[in-house]
Amino acid sequence: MRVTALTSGLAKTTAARTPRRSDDRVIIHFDYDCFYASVFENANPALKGLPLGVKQKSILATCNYAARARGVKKLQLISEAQKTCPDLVIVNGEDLTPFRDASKKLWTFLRSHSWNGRVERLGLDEVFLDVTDVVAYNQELLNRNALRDSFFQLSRQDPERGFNFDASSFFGCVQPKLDPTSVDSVLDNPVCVRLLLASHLAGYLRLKLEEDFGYTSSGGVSTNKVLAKLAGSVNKPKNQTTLLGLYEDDIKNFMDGHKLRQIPGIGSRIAQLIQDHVLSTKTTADPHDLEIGAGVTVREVRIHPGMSADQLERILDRPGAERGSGEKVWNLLHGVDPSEVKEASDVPTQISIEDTYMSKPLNAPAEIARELRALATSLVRRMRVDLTTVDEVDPSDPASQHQGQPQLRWAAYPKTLRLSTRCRPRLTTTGSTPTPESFSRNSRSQSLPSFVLNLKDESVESVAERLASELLLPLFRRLHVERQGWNLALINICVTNMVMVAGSSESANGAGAGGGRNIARMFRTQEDKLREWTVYDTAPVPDNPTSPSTHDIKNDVHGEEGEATPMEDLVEAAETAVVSLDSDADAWEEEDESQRCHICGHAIPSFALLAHERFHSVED
Ligand code: DGT
Ligand code: MG
Repeated sequence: MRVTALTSGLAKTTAARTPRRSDDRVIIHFDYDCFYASVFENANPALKGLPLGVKQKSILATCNYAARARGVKKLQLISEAQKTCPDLVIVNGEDLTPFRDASKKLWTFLRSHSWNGRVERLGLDEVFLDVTDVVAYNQELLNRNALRDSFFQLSRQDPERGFNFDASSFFGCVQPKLDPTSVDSVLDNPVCVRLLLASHLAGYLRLKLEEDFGYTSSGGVSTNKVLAKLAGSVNKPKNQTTLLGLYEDDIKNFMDGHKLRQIPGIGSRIAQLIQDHVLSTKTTADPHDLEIGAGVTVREVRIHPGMSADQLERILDRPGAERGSGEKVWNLLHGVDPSEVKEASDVPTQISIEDTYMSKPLNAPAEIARELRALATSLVRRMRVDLTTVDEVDPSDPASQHQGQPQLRWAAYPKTLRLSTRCRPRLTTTGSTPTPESFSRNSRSQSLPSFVLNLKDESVESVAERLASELLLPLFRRLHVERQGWNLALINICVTNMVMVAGSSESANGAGAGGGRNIARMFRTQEDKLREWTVYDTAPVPDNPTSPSTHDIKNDVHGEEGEATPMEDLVEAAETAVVSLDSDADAWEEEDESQRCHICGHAIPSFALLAHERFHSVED
């Protein structure tokens, strides 16, 4: 075998077709193991070791590995899971607050190890870390004569902050498996040395996540996001994989082994269009390939006659399709992904809370009023957590001393409030196929009044009450002029258009001591880099004794109308899982699109399609 420089990634003969991969960066991907289940286990260690499932509606959002060993699966119907494992312990995971809080805590820890601030969350339980600079620094420090006694420096300023490691081998697994005689080739290859160093950093951080916070995770190390994420899936749980491109075909072979649908950034709609093309133009039909759901592999697409970036562009050319999709997909098939790990921010660009009512659409004014109040309570509570900061007491500032104790204040505030609703499509039957009549989302915005920002005299509940009655209800009436019968399947309230606030001591005295340090930290992240944190909320509202939880509200409202169907539960539970969507994610954006189910005609978000398809198979 011939060793090549990783940076080329090319065979000369296929240079015209094969995209060029850049291996300048070093990326680590973390995926916490059975995340929701781990949150419950950490809160109640007696659950550890028992088969545990986390329920949302009538499905298991996830289950721990003890349950998986007994045959229980993620997204399984609870009734099925209980048949498979009668002593399965089931806990209710419809309140997302504990998962959100754990996610933020772990992300904050990982972020504290970044030098360049490139730390990106994907959903609640995945994090990308761009460690290019940390690793480059440690590469300089490496002593080839004492590899076994290496020290990884975690801080430029403090040479003692770090950990000892053995640089003569990788931490965790390596893909493809490394022939012991190749170790020297690794050390001669700068890209591989960087990946080796990153494998030790990933191992150290994963160990800290486990020892200090109680969360095991799976890790992937490579030179871009798509490769790091796929590498992380190779050895799960509680393990990690470093993906090397030591030999010319390593990355190609790695990618080839995946189904098209497994590649992050290639959503189900794109995969379906490509698969349809490949199968319809196959010269030697193999009936096995044509099995519904078998799914084509990356290799089958890559070597398909005439396949290229241009060909993919033509295949994907549909109304509304993004230009350049062909090239993007062609790149991904070759493990090429230039998308950056986004910079972390303390402040979201918007906060959005929503709930869905797929099984029992809302129709009566009283239902709407209660839902708006419940959502407003969640929103105000979320704003007070995510958009505020505590001013330190500045000993040199008499005003600050005079107040005596740390003051909560807004680090940023939103200027705009938006209400969006979606009505459930009415199915009409054309022949034997039901087709939805309409499925649109309507929105109205207005400026946010100042009483919402009153931290001193107003409780969360009183602000939420006013927000619901003085703003949201009038907005709702503008959106829906009919008096009732809206068949509402979704309500979303969102605050956006953030304005950053300078600190009190800083705005009064100029940059300086005390609160100024907080503000300086806050301003390191520019407004244009802020991320959207969307929270799909089914959280109870425990602080208001007179108001039932949002989940309870749904039960109250729907109680008389009969049970939800399994499909509605599956779709709704899958939708509930989507937290923290990143609106401007480039390579990953396809995951967030809605698609129509070709069996029943419902518009289903991509992430929910798996659960939805399961419903149809259960029905069959
Ligand atoms: P893993 O990574 O295979 O060890 O297991 P998890 O449970 O960490 O699964 P993952 O990483 O796919 O998703 C993280 C959490 O997000 C998971 O604990 C439950 C939730 N989740 C993921 N997909 C869905 C879904 O389709 N529906 C619902 N309701 N929740 C989901
Ligand atoms: Mg996970």
